[in-house]
Amino acid sequence: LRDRIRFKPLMDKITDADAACVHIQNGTNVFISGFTAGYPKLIPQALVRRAEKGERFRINLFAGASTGDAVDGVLAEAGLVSWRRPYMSNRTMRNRINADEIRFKDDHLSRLSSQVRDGGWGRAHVAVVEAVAITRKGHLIPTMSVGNTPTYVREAEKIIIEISSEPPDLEGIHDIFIPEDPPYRMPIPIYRSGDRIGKPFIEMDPQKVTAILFSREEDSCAVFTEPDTVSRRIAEHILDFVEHEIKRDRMPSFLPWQSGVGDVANAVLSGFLENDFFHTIDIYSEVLQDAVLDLIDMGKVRAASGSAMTLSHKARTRFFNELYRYKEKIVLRPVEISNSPEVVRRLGVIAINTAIEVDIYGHVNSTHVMGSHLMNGIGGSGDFLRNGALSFVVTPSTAKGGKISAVVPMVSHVDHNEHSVDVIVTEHGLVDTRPLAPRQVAEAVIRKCAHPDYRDLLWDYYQRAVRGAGGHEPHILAEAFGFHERFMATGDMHSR
Ligand code: 0RQ
Repeated sequence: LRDRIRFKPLMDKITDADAACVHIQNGTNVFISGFTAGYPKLIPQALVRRAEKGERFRINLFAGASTGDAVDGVLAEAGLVSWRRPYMSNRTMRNRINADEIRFKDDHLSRLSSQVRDGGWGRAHVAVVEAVAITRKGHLIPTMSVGNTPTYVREAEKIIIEISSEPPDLEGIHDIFIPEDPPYRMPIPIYRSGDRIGKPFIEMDPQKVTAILFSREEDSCAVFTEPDTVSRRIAEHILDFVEHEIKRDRMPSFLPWQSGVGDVANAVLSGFLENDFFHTIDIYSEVLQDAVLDLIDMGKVRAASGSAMTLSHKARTRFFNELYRYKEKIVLRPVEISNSPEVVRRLGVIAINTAIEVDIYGHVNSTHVMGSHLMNGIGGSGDFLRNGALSFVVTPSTAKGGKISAVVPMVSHVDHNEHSVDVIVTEHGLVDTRPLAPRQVAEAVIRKCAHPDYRDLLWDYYQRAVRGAGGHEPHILAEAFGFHERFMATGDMHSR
């Protein structure tokens, strides 16, 4: 891997992880690359080794979004994290956050880089970044994600680089552009999903590099299950609806698509595979999953833009084998660009994001189970939902084997409100809230989206709220969380 360091003065920075991690001490702010993929793997393990030898220290860990078990999992397990920002999805880390052993602040992903440049996250002591190569001028070629890495590298006082054995041919897939900050902010000149506006590398001051490591460790791969009936039904509802809107001339046929993380999101994009109406689509999203490769293979993608690629093991092999072909279609950008409200609004993105629960008036909880317990974080869902031309919120109508209704009288935590949400979808149906007043939304959501087992309960609540409290969005405050309370008392939202 030595030939990946094309800037020869950096050769003498080659070292091992144990030596490199002396730059990380108790209280160090560590800014890492990584956005579902592309995170450093060696330094976290070295930190854990230090802890195992009895050293007591804790770091503040800032990433692009979620990382693999090799970062969030091992560091949380070893009790080495004091602060974590932003989005994460690791079970151990989640438990520690919910136990208040790790402080976590949930941020809209599009906003982070500029906050770091403002100094809002404190000093950027050390950046630890994964790269496939260092260019002859001393710049970085990232791996499978961009995230906040351009800003972390720019702001960091010290930089540790893990050179990955992933194919150097990734060079050219990235488009790195750091916008100006207020009050000098100029438009971000993206007018089509595939536009390239920056450079294929991350600019770096080589003087700040304190260590370079070689890594043969891979990202942990996503596991996608074949779309189940519920996901398929949700995907069908969405595609039918958009097709209908286009045929009625209520929206143009070429708006780009964003689809969130997870199986449902993957299923929605897979739905295009069997669909004859949509011949070619643009994707302007945050994370590109397996379905994007399938669509490219079918010749259905004009351009796919994102900040990271999260692929299953099989898809990863296919991607690397034919990188030259996929590179023509895929652009990986900093998350402040992939999720930029300005660009999402300009392009008129059709946004699809998954919720934990929705309420009868269309407010959405994406992050906290039973109001209190963090699941993953808001991620980019707010960036896309609030700014998309058409915003879908999708969820299976029930969770935990039917014991939880995902349609509730009032959400137990609010991430997105009724003003940002256009269409609510479950496997049972879809409600376009745009032409409806709140009481009409409630009636339609109960009738079309709620699981049949919960419709009577929801209807009873709503009717009593209308008769009792009245008003624009009737609620019985003493009972608004009755579904949640019942679940917590009995393990089931059904009433007995
Ligand atoms: O719990 O893991 O214990 O089984 O939540 O739910 O059904 O596996 O669905 O993986 O798609 O995740 C909203 C969390 C859905 C995710 C959420 C429980 C359920 C299960 C996971 P278990 P599923 P998914 C950015 C896109 C916010 C960020 C975002 C998410 C676990 O999509 O984090 O949108 N979204 N980013 O049992 C209690 C409920 C529940 C519930 C589900 N009502 N009550 N538990 N669960 N509903 C934009 C991009 O462009 C990428």
